[in-house]
Amino acid sequence: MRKVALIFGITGQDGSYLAELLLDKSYEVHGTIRRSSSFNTGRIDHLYQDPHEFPDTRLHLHFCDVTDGASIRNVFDAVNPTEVYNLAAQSHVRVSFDQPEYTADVVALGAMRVLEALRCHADNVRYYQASSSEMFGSAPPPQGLDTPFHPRSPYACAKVFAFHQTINYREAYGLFACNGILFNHESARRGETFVTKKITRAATRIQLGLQKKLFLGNLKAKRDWGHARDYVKAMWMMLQQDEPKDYVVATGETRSVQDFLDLVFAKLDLSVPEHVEINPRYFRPTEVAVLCGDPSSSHAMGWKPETSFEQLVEEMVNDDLITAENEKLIRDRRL
Ligand code: NAP
Ligand code: F7E
Repeated sequence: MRKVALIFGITGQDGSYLAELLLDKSYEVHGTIRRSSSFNTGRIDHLYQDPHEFPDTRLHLHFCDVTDGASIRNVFDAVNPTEVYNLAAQSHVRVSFDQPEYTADVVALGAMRVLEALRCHADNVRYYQASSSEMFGSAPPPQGLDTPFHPRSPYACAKVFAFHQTINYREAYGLFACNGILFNHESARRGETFVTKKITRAATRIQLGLQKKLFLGNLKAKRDWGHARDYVKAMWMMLQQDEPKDYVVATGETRSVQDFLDLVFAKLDLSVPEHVEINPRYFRPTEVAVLCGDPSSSHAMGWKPETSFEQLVEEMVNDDLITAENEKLIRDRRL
């Protein structure tokens, strides 16, 4: 059977882990990248082989933007995929308050453009929509498939739109389309402005004398944090089931930003009061106080997280220590 995957958003945290997983499973993998004046392929450089040198490479990249319907249709025509993963997003919740229209264009309409291209330009394709626990917003925990949404940001509202479009395309046209409602998942590849990476990056730099202070927002918020490597397995599993359905992917445990901060600083023997300050700049106009998922739907298909919270933190700290050491070496050589 042909196994050809198309990943919108392959250059992101999840896209890079998913590409690794699918290449490992002998898929031909196609990913979309955006034109940028600086390189934006750092997370997949270790997977990419220049087709001039390696004509048998199974990873192919295509320029495409989900705000541009023609570019989506062109990729479908060129690739003829069997599985499509829509991970493309302006995924930063705080930024979505600054750029609400753009966020809606990418996250909400972008998903609909991909679904419409899939309906018109492809046959027998399975579709994964990257839905988010942010859709639950202020709904009390534990949040599961039956919990009503109460989105609290332009990003979350846009994800709710995409969630319902995915179900409507499934019901209206019989598409094999699934929503994965994923709770927060992190890794050493997490974008540097998300709170976990911001903390591990700053703490390791503080330890090596590269910076003195870390400025944060709301430390009371609680999140259900898992590892991205585990969560992309759930994405793939959803598309291997007999029937298209929606799933919640979470650990079922929740911790505050303060807990994460304390653990990282304790590991590095650093004092939180000495180095951490609150800057209201990082508060959100509306906050999501507590997320804690009910993962029974994904357990039922055989998925379980493999990485513990402590292992996740350990991996992120160790990776950032190496980055900070390299940064220090370069700085010392310049002096
Ligand atoms: P990420 O690191 O921010 O990656 C987002 C990807 O989307 C990147 O490849 C980015 O390209 C691409 N992208 C952004 N705007 C685009 C556009 N206009 N057209 C095409 N591609 C575009 O996000 P992630 O953490 O991997 O998350 C993957 C998906 O899951 C996202 O949809 C996110 O909203 C959703 N999600 C994430 C979490 C989480 O905790 N990580 C939880 C639930 C849901 P560039 O590299 O060029 O910016
Ligand atoms: O914030 C608080 C902040 O930006 C987590 C995205 O992947 O997961 C992510 O969204 C919490 C919030 O992630 C800072 O107020 C405190 O309560 O790391 P975050 P997020 O907003 O939960 C969901 C599931 C997604 O779908 C999204 O795409 O941490 N916080 N101080 C801070 N957050 C940031 N970024 N920076 C701070 O200084």
